[in-house]
Amino acid sequence: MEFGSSFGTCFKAATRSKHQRFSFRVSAVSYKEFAESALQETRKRVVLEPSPLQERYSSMTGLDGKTQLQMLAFKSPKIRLLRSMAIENETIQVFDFAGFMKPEYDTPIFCANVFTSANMNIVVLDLNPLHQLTDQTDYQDKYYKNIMSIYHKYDEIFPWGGKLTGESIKFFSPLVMWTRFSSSQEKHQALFSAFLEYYQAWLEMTIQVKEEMEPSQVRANLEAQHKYLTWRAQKDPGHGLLRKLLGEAKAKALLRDFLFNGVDELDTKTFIDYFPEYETEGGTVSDKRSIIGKSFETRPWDSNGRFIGYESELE
Ligand code: BLA
Repeated sequence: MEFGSSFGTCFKAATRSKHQRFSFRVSAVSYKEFAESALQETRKRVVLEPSPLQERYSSMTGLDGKTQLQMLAFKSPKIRLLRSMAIENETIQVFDFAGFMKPEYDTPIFCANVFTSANMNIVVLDLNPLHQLTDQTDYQDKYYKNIMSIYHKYDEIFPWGGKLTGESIKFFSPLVMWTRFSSSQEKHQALFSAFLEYYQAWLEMTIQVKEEMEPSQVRANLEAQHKYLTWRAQKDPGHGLLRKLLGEAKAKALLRDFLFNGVDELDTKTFIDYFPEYETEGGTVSDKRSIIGKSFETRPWDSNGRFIGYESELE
C-alpha cells in the first residue's frame, strides 16, 4: 500500500492556507478540519450514511457557556460507526476520532486522540488491534507488517511520550504514535499529515477486508470490540474533563451512547467480567484509573514491530 504522494500535496496546500492563522496564535489549531479531511477521503472510496446517533449528538455547549463540542457520526455497509468529537474553547482543543467495524470484519479500530492545552499536546494515533498481537502473529502480519514505514516516517518528530497507564498498552499496536509535544506550526502540520496517513491506511484495510463467515470468529471479533469499548467507556483519560464540561449525566451519556457506542448493546458482559482486578470489596468498580500504574518509559516494540516489553505486562 502506498499513500505518500497524494498526501504530500494536500499537506503542502493545507500548510499555506493555514499559515497566517498559526503565525498569530499557535494554539488556534482546529481539529474540525482533521475530521472534515478524513471524511472527504472516505467519501472518495466508500458510501457513508449518517448514523442514527447524529440526530441525538451534533453539537453541545459546555456548562461554562463557552466550550463548543461538535459531534459527527456515520456508518457504511462495513463500518458500524465512524465518529468524531471536537471540543474547543479559549484554552483547550480536543479531538477524538474513531472507526469501529461491524463484527463480521476483524479490521483494527481507528483511534486518533489529541488533547491540546495552553502549549502542550498529548496524542495517541493508532490502529488499535482487535486481537492480541503476542499470540496472534498472523493478525500482526495481516495488518501491520507492511505499513510499519508509516510509523517510521514520524518517529523522529513524534517520539514516545513516556510512561503511560500500563493497561493501555494492550490496546495499542506497534504502529502507535504516543507522544507529547509543545505546540508549534510545524508539529501541528506534521500531526495533520500523520493523522491522514494513518487514516488512509485504515480506510484501505476496511476496503480490502473480507467478510468473516465463521460464527466463532465473528463472535471473537464482537467480544474483542466490546471489551475495548467497555475499557474506554469506563477508564478513558478524557472522563474527568468531560464531567467538568458537561456534568455527570451528560458526560456519561456522551461516553456510553456516542463515543463508545455499542458498550451497552453489543454484549452484556460487564467491566468487572473483563477486568476483575478492578472489583472492590463492595462489588463495585474501583475508581482507580489504573491497577498496574504507569509503565513503559520507552517504546515496547522494536523497529520491526516485535513486542519487547514483558509479556506479563499484557495479561
Ligand atoms: C492523557 N490520553 C492521555 C494519556 C493517554 C491518553 C495514554 C496519558 C495518560 C495515561 O497514561 O493514561 C489516551 N489512552 C489513550 C487512548 C487510549 C488509552 C486514546 O488507553 C486508547 C485505548 N483525551 C481524549 C479526550 C479527552 C482527553 C476525548 O481523548 C478529553 C475530553 C483528555 N487525555 C486527556 C487529558 C489527559 C489525557 C486531560 C491528561 C490527564 C491525564 O494524564 O490523566
